Amino acid sequence: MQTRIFLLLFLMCFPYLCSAQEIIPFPNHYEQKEGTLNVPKVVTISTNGEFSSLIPEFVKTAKRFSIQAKEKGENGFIQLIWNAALYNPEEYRLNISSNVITIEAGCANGCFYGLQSALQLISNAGVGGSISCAFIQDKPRYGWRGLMLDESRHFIGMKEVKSLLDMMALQKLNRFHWHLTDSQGWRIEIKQYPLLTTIGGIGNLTDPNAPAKYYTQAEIAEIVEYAKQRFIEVIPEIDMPGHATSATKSYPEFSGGGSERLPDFTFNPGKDVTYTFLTNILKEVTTLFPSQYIHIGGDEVHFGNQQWNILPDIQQLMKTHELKNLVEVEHYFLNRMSDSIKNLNKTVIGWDEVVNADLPISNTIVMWWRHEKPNQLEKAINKGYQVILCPRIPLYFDFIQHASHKYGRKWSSGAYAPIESVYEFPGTEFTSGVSISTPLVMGIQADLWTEVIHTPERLQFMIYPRLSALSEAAWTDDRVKKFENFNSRMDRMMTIYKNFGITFFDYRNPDSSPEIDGPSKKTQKTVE
Ligand code: TNX
Repeated sequence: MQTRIFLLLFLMCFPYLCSAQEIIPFPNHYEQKEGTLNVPKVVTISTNGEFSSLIPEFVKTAKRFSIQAKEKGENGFIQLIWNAALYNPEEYRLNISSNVITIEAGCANGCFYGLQSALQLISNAGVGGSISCAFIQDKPRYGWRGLMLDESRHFIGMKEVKSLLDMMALQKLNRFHWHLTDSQGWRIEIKQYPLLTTIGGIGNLTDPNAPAKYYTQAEIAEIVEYAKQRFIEVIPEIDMPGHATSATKSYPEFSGGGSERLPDFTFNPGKDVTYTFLTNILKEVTTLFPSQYIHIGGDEVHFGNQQWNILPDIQQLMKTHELKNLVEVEHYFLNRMSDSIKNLNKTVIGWDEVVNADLPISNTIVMWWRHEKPNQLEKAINKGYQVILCPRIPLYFDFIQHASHKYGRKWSSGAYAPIESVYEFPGTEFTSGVSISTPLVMGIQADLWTEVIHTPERLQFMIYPRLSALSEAAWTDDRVKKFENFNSRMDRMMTIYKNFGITFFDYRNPDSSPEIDGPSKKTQKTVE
């Protein structure tokens, strides 16, 4: 008891000293300086003009961290300064002296990131606490720092998506890839084809009869705007030609059938009207998402295209275009859709299967997901495609993060995705044939599939704290990255999680951090 009182008195006499070393993701250049800066009761913020639009959002966000912030005409506690010399749009300089924090950037993105660093420091120190003086010059390792969320298998909803975007922004992640359609549910309103949501939105992986759940176009616009204010680009995915059951049950005339296990899994590549239907859908999608990119999936078509062998339209297509097998049919389909997307002035993103379809290099980006097929990545890079790395191991967050966990996925070898391996990604080599530093790698992304995730709480448990490790893997250069150091900074980040009411896996105390049950009691395994 006595020691506790002493400790308390000690803490009261020496308020917490916070160092810039506590930022996640860790800054790429950091110099400790003499002296400290005290955090005032009201954090004032000023700008010489250029960045004034960032201030209202900062004031609001600060409030969520229990920090009272206020705009001030000049000489704020935080001063935002435009500096044209910082030409990487995401770069910033942050200087902490004994009476002021200055943030310099050449672009709003960089200034925003400087503010996220400042926010972490101020909230970690707390009012009355102090921050040690330092100089930071920071910019990301990768331009693409992404997270994908599948809302088809289980619909999660706007509130959780916004909270996810908040946590992404705080940790400088900048791409939200939204998997809005798959066999279990179509989640985006398309005005021209209302049945996609009224019928296709019904059900989820746990309950095929669950009432329709989807985002209206107004809700999509709200999320896109919310993300934009946080410098996050939202990339929609409309999966084709497979993973399409929710659409083909709404409009059976476009179904290319399926297999016994996966009926009506595909669109019909043998009918012209299918291309019109899908292009019309994508037209509406492009009006909602300002992103340059549209993701069209293209994965796992062989899971359910067996009926292509017997459908007359497809047999005819094969004859007319001299397509020798179903893989060539698939490639024909992808090329045709890629043309449509080019006409919409957008760039295609596809899963790594699309590498074999020889889509135009200049208008296609490949997401490498099959970690067991490094040659597919090698092939993509050797052909000259830009790539985003999201290999299942270790970047699929539906895979478990601790050996004791039962409800997530595991690879057939038993491999899973603990926080350490997320943090260490991409390491020093993907495959002997590809240099880790090729400029064709745009960045990295974690993917959250939701077959084994059905509630916001479970979603959070699977995302956190791996999201923090992802952010540092994507932002911080190998030369400054160290897991032990990250580990100690995670104390503060976990306090932020707690203050935000986020459920997370306390990887350092697994016994006191029980797994949140998945939708099904049986352990999920991926077999291919
Ligand atoms: C593979 S990744 C899929 C998804 C599943 C995921 C589960 C990809 C392109 N396809 O449809 O949800 O595995 O881990």
